[in-house]
Amino acid sequence: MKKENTMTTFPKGFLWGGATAANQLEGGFDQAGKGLSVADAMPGGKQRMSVLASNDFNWEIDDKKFIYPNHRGIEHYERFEEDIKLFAEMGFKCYRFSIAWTRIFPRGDEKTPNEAGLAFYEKIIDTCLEYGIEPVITISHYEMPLVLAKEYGGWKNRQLIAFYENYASVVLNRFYKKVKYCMTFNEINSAFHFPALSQGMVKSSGAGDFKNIAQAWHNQFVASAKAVKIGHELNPELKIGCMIIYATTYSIDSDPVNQAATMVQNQEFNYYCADVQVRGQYPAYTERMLRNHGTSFDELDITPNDLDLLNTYPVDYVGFSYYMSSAVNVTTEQPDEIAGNLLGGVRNPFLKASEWGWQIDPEGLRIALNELYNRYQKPVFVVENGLGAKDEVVGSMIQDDYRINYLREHIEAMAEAIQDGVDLMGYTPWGCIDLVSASTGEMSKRYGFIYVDLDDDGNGTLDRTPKKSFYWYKKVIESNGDIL
Ligand code: BGP
Repeated sequence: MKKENTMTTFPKGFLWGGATAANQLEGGFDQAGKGLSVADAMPGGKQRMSVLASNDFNWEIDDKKFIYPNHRGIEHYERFEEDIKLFAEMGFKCYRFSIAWTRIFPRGDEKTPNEAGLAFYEKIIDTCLEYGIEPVITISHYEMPLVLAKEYGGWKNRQLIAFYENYASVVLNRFYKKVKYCMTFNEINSAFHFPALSQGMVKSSGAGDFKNIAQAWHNQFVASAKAVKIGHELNPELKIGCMIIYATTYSIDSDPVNQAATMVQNQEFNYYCADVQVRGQYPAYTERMLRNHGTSFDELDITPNDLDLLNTYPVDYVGFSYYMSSAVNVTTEQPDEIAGNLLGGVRNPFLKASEWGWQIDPEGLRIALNELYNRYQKPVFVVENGLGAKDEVVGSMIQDDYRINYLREHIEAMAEAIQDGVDLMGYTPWGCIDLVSASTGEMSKRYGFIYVDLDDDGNGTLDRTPKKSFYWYKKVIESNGDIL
């Protein structure tokens, strides 16, 4: 689907950039007063995915022991200036990164923040601003303090609302004059399948029980609304978004039974969290969804004041990650299953998949953008997208045409959606510099425009080298999406 017409589609001021998360690139996991996060307690490498899938492990971690590669990341903690300079060379208009909660509140339940942590992020923000790059902050990206998971039982505990409120308030008060965009929780709906990273809940703290997941979500929704309140009181122009995983979901065929199952999966996985965060109220299908999973709205601890907060402080925009689409088939006994970004599904015969089995579907991004924009009528922001691949170093430059093709097709799909009338704010492809993979805990699943010389066992010079996609993306940004 090569774009024929070269008319400018992307609006002036479109936020081209890239995205990362603290726990996946910073390293310095115990530096300058930082506490341990749930991500620090995750095993690196092969065990990571099975641990995530089972939710069955304990949070014990020997804090003297270095786990490769996640405790080291790519040493961005020391090298952020060099990295941001490279982003500036590509012409980034914005850079999405997360603040590690544990650099600011090492345990999570303190009243007073750790100044060294705030100072670190201030340097990152200032460096971005020097290059004319808008910082886009994820307040919480799979890296809540381990103490809140272990001692408080994770997000199902209402006390976390106040801890998050204090944390968000400290961050927003410190940075609201320099930052225009943030989002409250990364991929909040991922807890549907994997509550460990996003809600700090493992089996022993009740992750297997959907009532706990729903309660944890509710507490997060209230915490998110409080962050919106704080942010807007500081600056009504500050844009605070939600952030969900969106996987466009098709029925495998036109059988109404599969269509209905697809509708339900969409409600439960793609929309539930955003419906509350964007519309400010629980959707009509809430009770049925909770009953499907063995609980009910009455069983949750929800106060009238909570519902007021949700209603008064909805988010300003809809941020989402989009990597793949999924299909539903409930009429076949053993449909052919596929893997995916924390959500699997059924194989779609029309699509190819990445090496990790994620089904590549640019057309699905156009659909996602239309669905989200028309459902909520609020600006949308693609804050993650990209192809995880094993890059082969041959000669002096990595020839990652496969990545360029993936991104080009997704940008074309965004252009189509804009022509459909969608108000799209920006595009921040995931892992703009190679970093540690969230699901595999490995370095070798790479997304970056910039290659980082580091392998899964911690060997390598950590040198940064632009890939072919680096120069390609630079042109895309320069031409505001006209040259793909
Ligand atoms: C998203 C997360 C990111 C990132 C990305 C890629 O779910 O928000 O943190 O890791 O997935 O996933 P992976 O590294 O597992 O390929």
